[in-house]
Amino acid sequence: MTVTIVGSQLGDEGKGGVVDLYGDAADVVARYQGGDNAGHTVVHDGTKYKLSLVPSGAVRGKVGVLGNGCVVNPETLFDEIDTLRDRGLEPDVRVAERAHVILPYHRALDGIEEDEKEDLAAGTTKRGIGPTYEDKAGRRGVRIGDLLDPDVLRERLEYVVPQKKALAEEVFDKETGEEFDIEHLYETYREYGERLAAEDMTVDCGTFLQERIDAGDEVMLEGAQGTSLDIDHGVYPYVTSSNPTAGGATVGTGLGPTVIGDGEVIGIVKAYLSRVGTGPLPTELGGVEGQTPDYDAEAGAAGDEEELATYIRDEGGEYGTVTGRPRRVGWLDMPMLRHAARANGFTGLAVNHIDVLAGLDTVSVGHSYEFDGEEIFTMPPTTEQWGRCEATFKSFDGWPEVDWGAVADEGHEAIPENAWTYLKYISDELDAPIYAVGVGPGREETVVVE
Ligand code: 2SA
Ligand code: MG
Repeated sequence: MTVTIVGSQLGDEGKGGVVDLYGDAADVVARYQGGDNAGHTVVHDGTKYKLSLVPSGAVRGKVGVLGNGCVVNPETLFDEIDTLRDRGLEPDVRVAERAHVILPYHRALDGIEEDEKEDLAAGTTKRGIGPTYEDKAGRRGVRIGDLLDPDVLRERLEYVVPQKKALAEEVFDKETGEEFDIEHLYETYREYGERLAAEDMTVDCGTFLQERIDAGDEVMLEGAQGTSLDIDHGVYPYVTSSNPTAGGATVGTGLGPTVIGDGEVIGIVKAYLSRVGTGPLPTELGGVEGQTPDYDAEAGAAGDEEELATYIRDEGGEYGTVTGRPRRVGWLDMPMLRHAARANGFTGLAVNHIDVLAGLDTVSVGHSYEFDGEEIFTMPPTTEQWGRCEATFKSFDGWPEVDWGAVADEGHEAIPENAWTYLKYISDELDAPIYAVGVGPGREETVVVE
């Protein structure tokens, strides 16, 4: 059986707590898309581990797999594995031979393009994610399996590196260094290949996972980012370059859709909205300079909405893990969630961070949009259309600040009644049961709903 965990909004929905909860029963935890743009913090036996690539299950003695749909930076991979080893763990990490490799020129080009694009920039994590997927689709990528075969590696690099160098120098007028040097790249990446082989880390992902399933193992498929960051179903072009949606779990691992569909697909919902990066956001409260389009900082700072946004941002710790930049925040966007529920076929939901909203008099949600004079209930297909949508809000009575630690101990029946009204609304609108509710950041603070 499989359990697929998918972000239903814009990433940072608190997938980690739910991954932990369901990961307990899993024997294998696999990622199916993205790369080291997926920061997660895992707390295990009182120790905090910060990971951005290795599946969190690897901290807990599970087999962690990076599927063929992932883009893998070997430097990050080995850094994370070595850090875990230094702390006394023995992570078992496997990497799909079909996964694509992030090379130093990808990171360099990610930075260059973001600087050039200005208003069109997605506000990427600058990890080289987009440029690596570009090369994958352009059939000029280097795959993990190629690192194990020096002749193939050299051949690939000799084909692609001059193109990348010309792009940086001639198109973007930038100086290039060793990140565009074939010999340097060949030596460094051949060594990574030797280490992958020496530690027997590479797998034919689909075969590996199917054999485990056939042997009766539980496999968890861990999505990174979220549905509205999906390159097909998200708010293009302000998206990541992979498919976080559940369909990505099949393409990105080599397991068939019927195998994934036979299991659970759990949508992770944050009880409000947060976003890093640019693009429209109809339910946004206040705004953040440099991220909110046409943001007027002076007018904004004086407003009530701004105060509420600051409150939620601080309560929820909505600051980027890497850069510390404030995240944009807003009310829950139901059209976005209806779109996610359909695109992913959620069998159940986990709603996180209801503790963050505690103590507010009123909690609002964007129930529908007004779009060109009409009421609509799901996201329109283009981001320009989405930018024209005005949210129509629905209000709920707030719930009190309670001892959330005690709620976590006592279980879902201790969740305040008004919070249940809110949760039930979400469940009814999305036609999916609530499986779990997050009442705090830790794994013990995710309450299972029987
Ligand atoms: P990129 O670097 O090419 O993927 O950036 C493209 C856009 O995608 C956004 N992006 C993210 N937004 C929120 N969270 C992200 N990762 C989470 C984290 C992990 C998660 O905590 O780091 O939730 O799984 C993430 N990754 C990419 C980015 O801001 C650009 O808008
Ligand atoms: Mg995060």
